[in-house]
Amino acid sequence: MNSIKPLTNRAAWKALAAHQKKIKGRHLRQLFAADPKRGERLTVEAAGVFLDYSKNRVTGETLRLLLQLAKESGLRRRIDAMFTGDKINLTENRAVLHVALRAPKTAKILVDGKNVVPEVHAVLDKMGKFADHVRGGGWKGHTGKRIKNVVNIGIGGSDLGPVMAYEALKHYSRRDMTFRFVSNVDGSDFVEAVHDLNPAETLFIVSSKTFTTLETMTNAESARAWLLKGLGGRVKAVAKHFVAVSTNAEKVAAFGIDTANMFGFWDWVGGRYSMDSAIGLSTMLAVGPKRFRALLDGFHQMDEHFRTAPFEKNLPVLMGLISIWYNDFFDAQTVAVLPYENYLKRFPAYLQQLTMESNGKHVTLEGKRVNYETSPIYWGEPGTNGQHSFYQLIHQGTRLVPCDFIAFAHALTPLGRHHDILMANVFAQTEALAFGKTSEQVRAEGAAGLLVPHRVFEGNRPSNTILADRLTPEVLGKLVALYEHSVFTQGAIWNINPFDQWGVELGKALAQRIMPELESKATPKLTHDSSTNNLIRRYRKLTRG
Ligand code: G6Q
Repeated sequence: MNSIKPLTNRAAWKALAAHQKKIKGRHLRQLFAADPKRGERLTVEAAGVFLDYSKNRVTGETLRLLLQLAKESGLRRRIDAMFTGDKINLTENRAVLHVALRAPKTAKILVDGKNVVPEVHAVLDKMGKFADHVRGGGWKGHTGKRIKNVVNIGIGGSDLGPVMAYEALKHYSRRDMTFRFVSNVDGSDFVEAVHDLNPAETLFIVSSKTFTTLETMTNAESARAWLLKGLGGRVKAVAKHFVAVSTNAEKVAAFGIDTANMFGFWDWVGGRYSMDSAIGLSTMLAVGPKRFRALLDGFHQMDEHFRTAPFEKNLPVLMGLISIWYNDFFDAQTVAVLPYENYLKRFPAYLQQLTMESNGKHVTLEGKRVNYETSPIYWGEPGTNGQHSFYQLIHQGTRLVPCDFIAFAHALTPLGRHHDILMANVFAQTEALAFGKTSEQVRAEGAAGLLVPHRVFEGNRPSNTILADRLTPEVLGKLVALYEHSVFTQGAIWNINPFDQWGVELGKALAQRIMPELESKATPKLTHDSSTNNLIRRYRKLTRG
């Protein structure tokens, strides 16, 4: 099935390793001085998203070799396999078709010989009707009041996308409705989310692909108890205040939710790739069906770009390759994602799951231990806030931290000079990181002696700048798809499976074993290691006496 050579044996990989030794000492100052048009040349635009990758430590030769690596790694074949519905999630024997969630009605994508696009649109239509009904006040709670509050209960992929999208698109959301998100099994999450809500006006969306996830089911049970208590214990009330997003109709019915109010999706949608499936119901309730469709359209435009553009002009491919360059040849361990748009404050958290749950893998598709690094750690905060905290390390620390700056030409909420000031900071940061400040410059500014080295900025810190017009639903879709496909590109080159997540299983299983040990009346016989045994005993002593 997989005829490509192991990664480190591929010619381009070897050539890149040799090439890195040659150019690692080269400074961005030199690269820019040698090519006055570099800042215009090393840019690419697709679907209204502009990427400036000129401030990266790459030469024409680096790019040529990275593109060759993509070719030798069979990236084109892998892209085609995903888009045509092949079961590329080998360890779960599933197709990977989040791209079908945003395909137009006329598209045809087959899974096991069946076109999945009509089902996708049927669910979208059903979501649209429901959202209009709730937003229009036609859907009433048990006591006849209209719904003013929507609480999404879900975790991981069933939470991070909805939260991020709600925050990102808050500008477009219904301000006379309240949206909350409960994920953590820590009871304070639920208690705080509902403390000021009236149950008679509250709708819970229980979002869970499996409908068995411990955290979500625990929170859903508490939500039901809270609702029934608030509405005088009338069990019938559940039907008016709970809907479900799931693939598991049986479990949904067992919980007491009418399956007529269940919004489905499919096993070929991975949790972290599901914000544009019915998992996005809270997003649709917040911004309305039309804007949700615009979001999907944005995703689709970037999908089409990724699927069809030549690699040298392909945004996700270029971003994925550049990330591999630092991760595997410069030993960079992280990537900072720095949105200069406050509405994107949850975007880095969303990307943490997308990138690290996807590509945090230690074996190849053939099950062999990799002998190279896989996913870097993605992290970040919105600018300019980060500039007054951790940017110090990026500018003057000892680690190489490639950065993605994300910015928009227009503010959604223009206010005096704010946006120009914000944007001046984006451009200033990428400039400062790349070019720094030499000791000569520091001295010329009047510093002397011991102060000089402290005030030197070495520069040569790489960054991408992603620039779009403004943060619309459509642009958000493009941005998320850009990172989804960049992650795909990286996974394809590392020859790993970005679509499973076995790494989260062990902790879950151990928690199931420990729970009765914490809750049992009788002193349990503990057979863990001495640390875990001692912690359990201590907890029992503190809570059970
Ligand atoms: C995502 C993961 C994981 C998943 C959650 C919630 O890719 O699979 O984050 O989304 O564990 O699962 P359920 O939706 O089944 O509750």
